[in-house]
Amino acid sequence: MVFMATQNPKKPENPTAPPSVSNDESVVLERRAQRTKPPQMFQVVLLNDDFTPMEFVVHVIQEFFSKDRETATQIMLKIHLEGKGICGVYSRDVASTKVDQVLQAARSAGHPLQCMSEPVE
Ligand code: TYC
Repeated sequence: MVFMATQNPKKPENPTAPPSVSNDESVVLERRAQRTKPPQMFQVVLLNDDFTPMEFVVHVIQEFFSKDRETATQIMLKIHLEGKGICGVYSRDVASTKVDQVLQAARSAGHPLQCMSEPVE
């Protein structure tokens, strides 16, 4: 005989019990509410200026953000036309390191290129 369900299945509630050992020694792991939220991520942004050569910006995007030449050129042109552009999204520390690397490379080459990181909403 076939029985049809008359209600939609209910979502199981989150029990809070720790793992328990039953009589036959098997360990029972029960579902718990997830407490950790994913970490805040940061986007690294380059800003346009009138002096940094396009070729240098393309090089920086390839070098520090692991983009191929075509992608790097597209990002550079977007920054050039729109004023700013996202080069990558990283954890807080990695984003901060990328900013430092870009600024160091720009200063060493004598260019005023600006780079910053900001939290992703
Ligand atoms: N606007 C620059 C130029 O015309 C090129 C440029 C692009 C500079 C992107 C900075 O983040 C930048 N030479």
